[in-house]
Amino acid sequence: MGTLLNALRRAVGDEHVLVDHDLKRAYETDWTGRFSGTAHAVVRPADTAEVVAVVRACREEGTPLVIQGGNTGLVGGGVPAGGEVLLSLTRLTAVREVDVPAAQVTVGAGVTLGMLQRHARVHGLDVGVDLAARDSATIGGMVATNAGGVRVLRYGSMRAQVAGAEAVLADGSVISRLGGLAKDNTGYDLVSLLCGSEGTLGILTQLRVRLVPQLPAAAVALLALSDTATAVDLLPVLRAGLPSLVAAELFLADGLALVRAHAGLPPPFPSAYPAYVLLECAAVTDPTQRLVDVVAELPDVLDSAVATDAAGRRALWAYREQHTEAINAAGVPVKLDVTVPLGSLPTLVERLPSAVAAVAPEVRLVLFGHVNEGNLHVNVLDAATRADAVTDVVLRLVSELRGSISSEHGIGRAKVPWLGLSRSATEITAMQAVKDALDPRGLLNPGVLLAARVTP
Ligand code: 2HG
Ligand code: ZN
Repeated sequence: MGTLLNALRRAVGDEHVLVDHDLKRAYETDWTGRFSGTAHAVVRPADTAEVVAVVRACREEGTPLVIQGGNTGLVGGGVPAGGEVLLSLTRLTAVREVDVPAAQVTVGAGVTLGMLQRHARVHGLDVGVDLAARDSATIGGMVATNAGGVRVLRYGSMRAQVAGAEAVLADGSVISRLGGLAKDNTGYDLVSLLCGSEGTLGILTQLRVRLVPQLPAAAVALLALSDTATAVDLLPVLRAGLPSLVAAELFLADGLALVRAHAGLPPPFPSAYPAYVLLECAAVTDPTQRLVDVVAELPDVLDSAVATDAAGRRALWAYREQHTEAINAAGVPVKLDVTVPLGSLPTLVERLPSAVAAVAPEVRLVLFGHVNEGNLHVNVLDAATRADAVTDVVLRLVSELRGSISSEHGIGRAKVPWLGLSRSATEITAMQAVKDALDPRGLLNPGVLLAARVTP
């Protein structure tokens, strides 16, 4: 192992090979505190050539790698199982000039979403994906996990924002498709395959990101409703009446109470209600009047608030965006991120409490999500000792409703045993064949997404 450490030090410089327990610790545990493992070393390369040298050194010794971006993942995909070299990509922060005519930009995998947003906005452009962890989540990690976020309704998930990528493969060779051609119909879309592959097929080092026009005028509304079914019923009216709609987010009474207690926020309305939907409209010209008019005509809205100035918009968004932080402050949650067909979302919300209570009566359930995609974030507090039973009952219910066991967070280590609920045996065999072709020795993120192969 001393040979490996020496080779890694030669590859990236002594100060970027961390072996000290205290220095490694921040990388070895995920953001939620639920997943952790000991890395042989944490290695912090600065560019693609250094990533190649690290991969070659690990391959030589047969030591697997765990790939990590901003460590904001929620399914344990970026933390070690034990003994791997942890490759942190946060130093790959090169940012190229924005290609304004093409509305694209090439950036290093370690650039955070917040950095990219600021870089694009100088040119009146923006990133189609946005999420609460914007100041820590890296573009490489977001592509590797095909992150979703709060604007999927308008722009799609991260995969839709990717015009090209550079990646280091398990044998140390490099795929580079950063030309950003708008049309390129030349066979297998390897870049798209890497999106959402969770570091199991290659290490993304640079990304060519599609940008969207920045929409400077925004308005936000918060609606109080009697239930999730009303939220779903309103969607067609909202989409038709508000072409400027970019976000439609759902949260419930107990989540709001938790957020308010954690962040010390005032109530949004004089009374409490069972369900809330937050809408954001963004456009070139002020969408406020249109939003106010549409909201006034909506049936079954029990109360509403509209904010136009930046401070007011932030205040309404805080009720939704602070959910993750408030939940984590209350304990280490079992986090499940699921999608069901929209028509089944109310059934899921209705059936979850009793389904979970049947296996873990004492737990606290916090539900919120991206209502337009039927995407519910199921957070279960005080469930640490019953994590597998809770996961099993929730994911089986989702599967029964013909949903997906991962909407946007990925499979990671957390959901590997349940992959068969969303993918057929034939699909999993095909996925394993792709993995074996690109990474025959199982060096990249073993045990993430697909079960680790036991080497004979
Ligand atoms: C969000 O939508 C993120 O805020 C995190 O996907 C969800 O904390 C969660 O469960
Ligand atoms: Zn989400």
